[in-house]
Amino acid sequence: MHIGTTLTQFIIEKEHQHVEATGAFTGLLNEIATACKIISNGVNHGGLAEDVLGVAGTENVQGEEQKKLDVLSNEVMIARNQWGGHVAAMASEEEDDIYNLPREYPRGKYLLLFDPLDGSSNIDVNISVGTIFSILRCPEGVEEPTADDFLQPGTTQVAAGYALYGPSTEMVLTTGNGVNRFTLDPNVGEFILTEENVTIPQETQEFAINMSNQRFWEAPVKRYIDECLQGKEGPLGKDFNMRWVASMVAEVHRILNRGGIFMYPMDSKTAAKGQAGKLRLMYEANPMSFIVEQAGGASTTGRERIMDMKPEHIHQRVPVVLGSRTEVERVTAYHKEG
Ligand code: AFP
Repeated sequence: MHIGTTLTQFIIEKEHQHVEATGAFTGLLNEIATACKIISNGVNHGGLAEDVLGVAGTENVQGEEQKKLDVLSNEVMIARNQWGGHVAAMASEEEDDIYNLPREYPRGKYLLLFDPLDGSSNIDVNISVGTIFSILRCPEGVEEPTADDFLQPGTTQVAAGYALYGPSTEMVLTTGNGVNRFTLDPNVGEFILTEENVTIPQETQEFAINMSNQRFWEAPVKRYIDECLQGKEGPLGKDFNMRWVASMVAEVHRILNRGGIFMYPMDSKTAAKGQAGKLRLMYEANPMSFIVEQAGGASTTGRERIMDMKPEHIHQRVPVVLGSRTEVERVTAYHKEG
């Protein structure tokens, strides 16, 4: 019998190192973990569960079609996290406005932001999806937060993580002191620590980008991918491999495991829609940047560090270039060269 460290034990032991800790943070992470177990269960049942697959017939604030599991996962995240007195308010990719707690629940000191089911276009085809979350501190003295209270740069995140619903369910977490990885033991129903201090290899020969957008990219990205495709004979002097899952959680997880560069860059297709990129700053880019940087990688828009950006609105979109440090720095340098 293997007696591993559970996620709860891990967080409590870390919290003991801070004399001022009240246990609220442990309580919050416990509720997030419970929500992720419930979502994992729904995702795993797939077509066996009644009325779970397929489209909900609604669109989210981003104008994207919502899957039934998107809507259910959003409800689970809200239901699990609203009652415990740990959060003051929440923001979800699936909600138009921030979510203020019903009157009867006590207010806590954290703001919780999440993408309840990222990569949901993959659900019906049984490919990995995930839940991404970011935790901020609620500004001092604020009882009923407004959207403005959420507009803090990524550098102020207290914690960030994701649950990946793949062949196994994993939780990857950072509280600003490295990245740790937990695997759900389905027999016991607990996340068990399976890797401490995950680090991303600095060098890579693997890139992930939606190649169908090639004609819309800016010159620096065209140049970089062209150089990757030239392989050993080109200026990078090595052959590259390509992956594209269309599920950011799965791409970041692969990069944490074996390195790589992931890009959803600025392109003229999204610019024509008046957007600055495809991925969302607060629900995807900031939490993933925090994890990637804590694992020794880098994350930029191509022009600036993502976590330094001052958010303008909660549903803001940004270009994303993240992963193995050497390649991210190369792409960023190409943007700076113009
Ligand atoms: P969905 O959650 O709507 O499926 O979007 C997933 C995502 O935001 C991100 O996880 C992927 O990396 C990216 O979109 C996939 O984009 P393409 O559809 O252009 O491949």
